[in-house]
Amino acid sequence: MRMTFRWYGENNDSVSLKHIKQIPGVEGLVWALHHRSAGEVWPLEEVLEVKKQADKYGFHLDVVESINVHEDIKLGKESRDQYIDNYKESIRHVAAVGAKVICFNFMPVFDWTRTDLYKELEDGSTALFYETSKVNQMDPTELIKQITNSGYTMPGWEPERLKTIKNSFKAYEEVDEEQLWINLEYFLNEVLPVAEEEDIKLAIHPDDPPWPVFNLPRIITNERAVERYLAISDSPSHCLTLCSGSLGANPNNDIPGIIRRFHNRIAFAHVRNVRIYDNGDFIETSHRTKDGSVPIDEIVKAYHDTEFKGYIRPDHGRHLWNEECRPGYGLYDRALGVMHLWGLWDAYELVKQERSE
Ligand code: DNO
Ligand code: MN
Repeated sequence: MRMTFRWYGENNDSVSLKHIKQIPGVEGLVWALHHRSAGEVWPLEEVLEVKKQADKYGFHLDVVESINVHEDIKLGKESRDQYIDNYKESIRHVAAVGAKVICFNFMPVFDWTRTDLYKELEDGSTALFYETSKVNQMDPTELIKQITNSGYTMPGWEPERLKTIKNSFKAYEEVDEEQLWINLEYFLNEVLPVAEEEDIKLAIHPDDPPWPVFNLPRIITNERAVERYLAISDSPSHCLTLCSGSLGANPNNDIPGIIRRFHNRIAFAHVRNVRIYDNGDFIETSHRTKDGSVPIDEIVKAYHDTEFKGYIRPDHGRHLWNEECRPGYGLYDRALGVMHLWGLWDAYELVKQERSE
C-alpha cells in the first residue's frame, strides 16, 4: 500500500507541501491542474512546474486526480472527438512526469454532490452532509449558489462551468443510463490504447452519491456496475479507483467484498467513512469504523489480505480545530486518516508475521 495525499496546488490549497511532508508515510501527491477546465490539453510546461514543486519535497506525482472528462464526451456529441484527442495529449504529458494512475469520473454535470459543506457533528467539528429531501426539492442552481458562497468551489462545481448548466440538463434529456454506458465505452476504446502505451492505469472513480441526482443518470454505483465496467476491456490500463465513501453511502454495497473480488483491478483506493441515516441522508465522519456506517477496519483488512500494492489516500475529512480549508480537504482530519490507515495496516502486518512464525 502506497500512501498519497491530495494537494490542489501552490495557490489553490490551504495545506502546504511542508505540512504534508510531516505526515508519516506519505510518499506522493495526488495532483491535477485544477485551473484547467475539462476538455483542455494540460500543457507540458505546467505539468513540469508541478513536478518542480513536488521534487523540492521528494514527493512523486504517480497519481493524477482527475483529468476531467468534457461533458460532450459524456453526452456523445460529435464534438467529442476533439476533446478526446486533447485527453490523449494530456495523458502523454502527465506520463512525462512519471504518472502511473489517472483517476477520472463519468458523472453527468456534477462531481460529488452535497447539500451542506459545514454541517456540525456532535463533537463540534463540521463535515460534508447530504440531505435527500433538499436534493429532491431544490433547484440545482439554488444549491450551487449556496455552495459556491463558501469561497472555495468543489471540483466540478466551478462557477464558469455552471453557467451553462441549464443547457446541460436539457442535453441529458436524450441520454439515459444505457446511452451513458455506450458513450463511456466509446471514450475508453479511444483512450485506453494511449494509456497502455504510456504505462498508465485509467482508474474510474465511482459516482458520489451512488444514485441519480437531479434526475441525471449515474452508472458506477454498485458491484454489478463495477463488474460491467471491468468487462468492457481486459487492457491492463482498465482499472478502478475504489472509493469507500462514495459506494459506502449505499448500505447495500459490500465494500470489503468488492475489494476482495476485484483487487487485481484496483489501482487507487480512497478511504473515508460516512454515517448513513434511515432516511438516506449521510454525513462524513472520522475514518474510524465506530463513527460511521462503513467498516473501515474490514476494508483495510481486505486490502491487506489481498496484498494491495496500489496507491491509497484518505479521502475527505472533517473540519477540525477551526481550520480554514477547502471543504473536505483540510490538513488535520486527513492526517489523522493517514495514521488510522497505517495503524490498521501495521497491526494486520504484525498478525500476519506472528502467524507465519
Ligand atoms: C470524492 C472525491 C472526488 C473525486 C472525483 C474523481 O469522493 O474523491 O472529488 O476526486 O470524483 O474524479
Ligand atoms: Mn473518493
